[in-house]
Amino acid sequence: MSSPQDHAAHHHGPVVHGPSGDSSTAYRHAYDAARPDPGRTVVSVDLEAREVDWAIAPGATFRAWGAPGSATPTRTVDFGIKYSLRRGMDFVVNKEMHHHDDPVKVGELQIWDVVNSTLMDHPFHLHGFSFQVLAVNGKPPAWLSWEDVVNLPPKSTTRIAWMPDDRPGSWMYHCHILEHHAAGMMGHFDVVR
Ligand SMILES: [Cu+2]
Repeated sequence: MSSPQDHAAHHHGPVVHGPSGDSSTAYRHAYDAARPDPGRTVVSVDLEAREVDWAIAPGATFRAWGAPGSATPTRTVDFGIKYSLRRGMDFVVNKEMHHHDDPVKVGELQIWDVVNSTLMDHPFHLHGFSFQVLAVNGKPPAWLSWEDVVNLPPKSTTRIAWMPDDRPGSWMYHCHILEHHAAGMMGHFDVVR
């Protein structure tokens, strides 16, 4: 039986998880599938500095989202732990196991501050959408890249940007340490039109 928290029970989209023989091909297909509608092929944000055109896949050019300077986060996602008399330790997001997060709207740029309040690492994984890391503890990364996992170092804030394209439904993010995920360190949210 699968519970609603089960990884496999969730709409996972075309993004592949682990390295496999044809993972780069699968990724390219996923990026192609996630391309915005014509007329929205370039996503630009009011950001200072680095605006570079960045080829993701042959024939597809996106503009990278650039430095974190003037970006305003649209939400904070806080990975933490809570002590529980019954279970010992709960792994929580915004103080809640299996957090129900607010919906996001198709076509509305998401800038999330993903906080790790704990003293251990948590690899943050977003299902079905790729994001760029804008900053870790306020510092821009050395390069921009599309990711679906980023490690959150202990006591850190990682600012990411991503665009919900037109795939409404129920999606999730979670810690990719499966014991943490199973112990509640995940969030559900809807993508709505
Ligand atoms: Cu974790």
